[in-house]
Amino acid sequence: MTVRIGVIGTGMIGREHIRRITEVVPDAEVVVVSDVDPVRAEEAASVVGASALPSGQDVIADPRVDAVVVTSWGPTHAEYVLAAVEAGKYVFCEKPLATAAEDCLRIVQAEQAGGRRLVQVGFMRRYDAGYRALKRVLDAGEIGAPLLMHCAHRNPTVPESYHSEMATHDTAVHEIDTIRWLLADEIVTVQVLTPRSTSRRFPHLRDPQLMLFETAGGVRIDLEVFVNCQYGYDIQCETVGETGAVRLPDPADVWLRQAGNLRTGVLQDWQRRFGAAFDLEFVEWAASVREGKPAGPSAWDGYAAAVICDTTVEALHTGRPAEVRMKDRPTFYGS
Ligand code: NAD
Ligand code: ISE
Repeated sequence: MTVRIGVIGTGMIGREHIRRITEVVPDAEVVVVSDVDPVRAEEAASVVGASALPSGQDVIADPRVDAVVVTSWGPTHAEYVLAAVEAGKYVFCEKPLATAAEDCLRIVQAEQAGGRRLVQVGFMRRYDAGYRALKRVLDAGEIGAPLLMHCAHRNPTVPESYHSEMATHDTAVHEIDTIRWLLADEIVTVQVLTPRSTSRRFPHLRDPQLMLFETAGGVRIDLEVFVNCQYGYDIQCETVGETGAVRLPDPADVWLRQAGNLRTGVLQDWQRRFGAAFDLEFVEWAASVREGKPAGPSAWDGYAAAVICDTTVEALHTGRPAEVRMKDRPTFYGS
């Protein structure tokens, strides 16, 4: 069976996912799209022979649509995800699930009321080969009980619209999800330290930021978010356990020996760093829709990430450790 998909939001990542679904994902096709900018929607639709509809709600209601992809601006996600859940349709939502934790909770409650999982959140790092290899080592107990984790998330530059809170909501949110997933543990406290800011940033941005997390199981994590590091897009993650340490591999590239130098490249953007992960994310999501068993990052993961992000922003503003206060995890979402 071919999964027929409707896409809401045909901006940068929406168009990229439309291409991905069309070229990479077996037995899936984009049948309708929508955007508040109708010209943009028409352009995106014409590339793949889909129809452009006037609104996102039309996409959700369209009887040709088996599953919805939400790639509009973050503040619009909650409305569309809720409508898709209420219509009983599978929905893949790019991060964030919603910009307010209460809205994430409404989605969680609506999904539970419907009695089956419909929502997947776009935390694509769970599909990266390196992160998956790292998780296999942790799950197999090869380094014993994890004690510490050191992470870095560096972007070469960011636009002027990027401000201090986005270091959490837009950027660290990826590590917040991967930490929870890798350790199968919950983050319970957060502190944010702000070293001297780089001169190569706009004045309204604290950059870098050092985020310190602690899990319920007592693991301590440090995460450096540095979004104007200039030299490239660089993602680091090392976990130290009782009997060993395991580190995320760098993306493969040649080592060039020449003129007295030994050098290799650093990727410049997240699109190339996680391109294969995005592909696999959509291949697995479409397969799970076909089987009626969504298994990727859930609405609960979207809610948990939103609460931890809010706590991190609170900690940034106070400079003090802050306690994460989230609801108890419903059994509906597993242990
Ligand atoms: P974008 O601005 O390029 O595109 C967003 C599109 O949504 C625009 O075309 C805009 O016109 C449209 N839009 C806005 N409001 C709408 C509405 N109410 N209904 C329909 N369409 C609407 O942004 P983007 O970079 O493509 O980001 C989109 C989403 O993807 C964001 O939530 C962002 O956080 C997420 N994202 C995720 C990753 C990742 O690594 N997983 C990377 C980049 C962006
Ligand atoms: C962007 O929105 C992303 O999601 C990227 O993965 C991240 O690296 C970047 O910092 C964000 O701005």
